[in-house]
Amino acid sequence: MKLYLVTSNENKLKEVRLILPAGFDVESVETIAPKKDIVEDSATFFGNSLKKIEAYKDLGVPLLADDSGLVIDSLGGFPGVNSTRFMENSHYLTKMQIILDRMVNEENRAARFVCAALFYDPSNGVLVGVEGKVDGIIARKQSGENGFGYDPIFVPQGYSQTFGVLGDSVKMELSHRAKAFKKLFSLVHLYTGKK
Ligand code: ITT
Repeated sequence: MKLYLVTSNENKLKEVRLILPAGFDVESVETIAPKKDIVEDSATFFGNSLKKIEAYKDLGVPLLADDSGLVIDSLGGFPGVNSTRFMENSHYLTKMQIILDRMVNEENRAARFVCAALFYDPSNGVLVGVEGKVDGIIARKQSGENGFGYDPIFVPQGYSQTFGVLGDSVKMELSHRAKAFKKLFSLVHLYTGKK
């Protein structure tokens, strides 16, 4: 089954492909339609994920969407749904440094990555949604060059290094995206088998 992920983020596409079960194939929706400027101004990850689906549902192809972000407890959930838009034109090295500076005297380092993933079936309008989370802490400094976004400052629970150091194999075991899409693909599998 061919699915189209509504994303401009190559790293997300790569991560989703790494956990793709047999029988599924995923491409970016931008391989069959022009990129759209989606205003991701919802207060929730699911709200923004739904905006991504709505932007392309007229194409009449099965769609996937992922809205995700880093939620830091001591910063009141920041950057959260604004993970991309926070200092949008700055490099992630700068964005991460600003977060580390804001937390320099903060003992509570608790944080989590959250991913709201959706599947949309154009034949009947069915929408399936799941959320994946990974708890962890914000490191004291940036480290590692694997992954993308805020990976160099996030240390998942049970580890002492960041996703930036740990790389894809660990991320594919326990990341917010891996958990969400594993769940989503198993539901889509069940659903398409019963259609
Ligand atoms: P699309 O909307 O085109 O899918 P995007 O990167 O803008 O791409 P989001 O709107 O979902 O995606 O914002 C997610 C942001 O949250 C992302 O750009 C990173 O800053 C951060 N983020 C999400 N998942 C992450 C991960 O696995 N590792 C590091 N940072 C992540």
